Amino acid sequence: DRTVYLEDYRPTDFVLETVELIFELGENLTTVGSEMRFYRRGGADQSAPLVLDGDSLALSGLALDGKPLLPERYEQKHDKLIIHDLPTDEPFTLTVKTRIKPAENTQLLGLYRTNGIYSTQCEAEGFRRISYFYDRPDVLAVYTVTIIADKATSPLLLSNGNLVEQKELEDGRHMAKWHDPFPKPAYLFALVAGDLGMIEDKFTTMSRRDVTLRLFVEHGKEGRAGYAMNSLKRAMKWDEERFGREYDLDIFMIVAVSDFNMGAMENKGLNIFNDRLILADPETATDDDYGRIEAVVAHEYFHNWTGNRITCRDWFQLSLKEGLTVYREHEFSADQRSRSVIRVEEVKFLRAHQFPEDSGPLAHPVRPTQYLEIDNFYTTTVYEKGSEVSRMIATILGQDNFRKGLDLYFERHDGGAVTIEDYLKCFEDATGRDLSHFALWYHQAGTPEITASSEYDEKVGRLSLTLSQSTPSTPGQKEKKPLHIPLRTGFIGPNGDDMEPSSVSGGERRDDVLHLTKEHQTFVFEGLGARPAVSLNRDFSAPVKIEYDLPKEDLVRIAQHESDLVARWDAVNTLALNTLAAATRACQSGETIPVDPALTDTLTGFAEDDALEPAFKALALTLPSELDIGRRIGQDIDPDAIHLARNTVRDAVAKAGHKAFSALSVSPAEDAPFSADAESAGKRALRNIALSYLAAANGDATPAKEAYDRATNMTDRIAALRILAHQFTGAAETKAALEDYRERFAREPLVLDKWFTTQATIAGPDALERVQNLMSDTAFDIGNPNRVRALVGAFASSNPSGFNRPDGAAYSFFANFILTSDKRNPTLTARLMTAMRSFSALEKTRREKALIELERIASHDDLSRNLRDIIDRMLK
Ligand code: HT7
Ligand code: ZN
Repeated sequence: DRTVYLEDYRPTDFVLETVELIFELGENLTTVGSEMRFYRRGGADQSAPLVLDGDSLALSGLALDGKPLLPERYEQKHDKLIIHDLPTDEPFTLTVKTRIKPAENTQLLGLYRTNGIYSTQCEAEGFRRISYFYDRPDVLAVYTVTIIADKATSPLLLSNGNLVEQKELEDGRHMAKWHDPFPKPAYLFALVAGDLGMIEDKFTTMSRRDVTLRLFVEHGKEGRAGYAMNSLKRAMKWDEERFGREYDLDIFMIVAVSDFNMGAMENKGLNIFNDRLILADPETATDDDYGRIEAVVAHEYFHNWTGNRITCRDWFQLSLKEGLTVYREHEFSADQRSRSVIRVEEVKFLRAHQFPEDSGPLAHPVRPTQYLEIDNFYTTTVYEKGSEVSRMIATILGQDNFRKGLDLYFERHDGGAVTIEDYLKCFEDATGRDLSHFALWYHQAGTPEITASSEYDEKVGRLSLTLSQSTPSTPGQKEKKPLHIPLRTGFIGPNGDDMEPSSVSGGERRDDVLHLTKEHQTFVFEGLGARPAVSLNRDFSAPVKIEYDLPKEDLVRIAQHESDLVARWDAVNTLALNTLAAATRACQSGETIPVDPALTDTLTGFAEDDALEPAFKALALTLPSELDIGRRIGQDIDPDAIHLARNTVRDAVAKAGHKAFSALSVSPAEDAPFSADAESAGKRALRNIALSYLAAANGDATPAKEAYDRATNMTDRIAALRILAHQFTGAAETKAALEDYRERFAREPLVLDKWFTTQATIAGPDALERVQNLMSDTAFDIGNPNRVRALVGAFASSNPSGFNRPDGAAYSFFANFILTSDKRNPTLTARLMTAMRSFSALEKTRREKALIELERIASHDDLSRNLRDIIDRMLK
């Protein structure tokens, strides 16, 4: 059993001070020389051997202080290199030589070569695929890296830190030497070599130091890198202004590569990105793409302080860097764009991805205590719930105190590898507030559920609000304790204005935050002259589910008048979900499908309200997805019934709001020159949602086809293509638009990903055959994670009626795909597999068919550790 436990954490027996690496790059054979300076840690077992990590390495040399080591002094066992009889008092140098094959590395972990580019991915445990090493985050060393390669094919040789030497060698080769003065763990090491284009800029820091900024992309794509560069400069400025954080090297580089397992990687001074998160121009990128690029460029940059300067002691602390950095990224996006719109998007994401994870077989705490494969813990719980936990600390302490705590964290732990306890202690020490109860959020998995009920005593103007909390059992954690939950709460009077109680008893209330700390708690509010509509969890101040039987008129009042826009959106969303769930039930029992006029009226009201910002209106007008409806129903899910119910409700909304949607669909924004800013994006989003309702109301593909033909940017083009493909699947207009798109972007793999996804998500039983045919398209490449996610990933995770065909054929296809893909790329495959984690919520026939295929996968005894871990937990 290779399970790793938090309680087993021990510091290393040896301290690594410096490492000198020499890479001689060849695609079929690369040699890596590593010279490491160690000394024995005081107090450690003085006879302990040095145990280094390795994975798929060929060892070609081993020397101690320059002398080859005799075979009896070392052993290679279970991927470890174990060296005995090392000096006790004085430091020593160990030289290790390894051979690796970058072109054969399809896992994209370690050093790999694709499309003529050598690049690395070392987080979490990729460095051990390059050389034997202390591959753990609490070993921080100073690196000097020499890269030797053929100059014609690899004119560019990059690593972390500063370039200290560069020269020509014989046989057409050249070398570059880089030195990074900041001690770092191996997971932040990076190397890139190849032939790439570049754009350059500079940033002057708050202490007036000039930093060179370089962004490398495929030749010919330089024109699409400007937005990412601009985002980087805004992020650097923002981090100085908001958190007092200044960049620390003379150069900051970003390289965009096309084969990458995740979004991006924060290697010190040399970030490596999936090119889909760098490249953007109006013709090829949507507004959502622009938003994501801005966010991820900022996220990786922010890691320079939260992750790199202060890193994790061990991988159980992953949320220390990821949760905090996501929170910083969210605050950045909120400051750059519309705060409420950004917050609604975060809430939607959390509910769509983290809540299901937290209520399914893969649930785990923000700070787990054990793992089999750490790659599988880069999850929405560690990232997004982790971010929400930091946000709650800010809500509890207030922004100024949050900043004080974070300042202390940077001061106290700079250069360290620390724990979540160290992080929390800084907030306690800086503010005097006890966070010991709050800390449970890190340790307890599962989404807390709050039941609310209220009573209003008209005679005395008193409102009693009773809140009860519970957290469902999760794997390995049966019993749960009550948490400290900060709930922003508003009282909306009959005229729509906020009401303020004269006093509160039953618990702490500061500003509009109620501090729920017990299992059951009754807050009593005095001085409320009329019965208010109670708006719970404003701004989504806590990541919880709330069961509150609000009268419908209260929900409508909140939807129409709440001063907090997030709560307004949530109220409309609840109205819509109630209607959609009722419609689904009717559909299953063969009754006429009811559509609540309160919903259609409220939505039409939103469509007609000129005071609201367009981006917010677009969000409010978007009906919950079929997956959202399924999650709301929770069990015995029938995706076909949901599909039919949603279309029926959509058509009713479309008909009721026809006039308003017609007005919105001809917004003048279309003719203005393109700008990627949030306001322009909001106008496009609103026009496109209006267009989709009109298409539903009129049942005519022509307007969408015309919109497709006249589109001058990708947002409008793909929106029109989606309407055609999803609402007019077999129509001649749809066929023509799909063919046009395929041809127009024939040489643009990233842009064709949108074409793959649009078709993979067409509802209904034909989806499987469509996906299978698309896999034979020459643009599909099973070796490229973006292609796989765009087609197979989108089909499995975002096409509920198509993927969950009642005959189970799609499960069987998917299982075969998983088994093949696992041989090539386990990290990617294990992530794809999670698309089926909620299979047990399906109705019986589908659930049983899904189970057969999952068990078939599990019965293979040669699965990767990544896939074995996921499938076994799914089936437990
Ligand atoms: N910290 C980075 C995580 C990451 C990663 C993890 C496992 C395998 C491949 C990976 N690529 C990047 C990205 C981030 O969260 O900032
Ligand atoms: Zn991150």
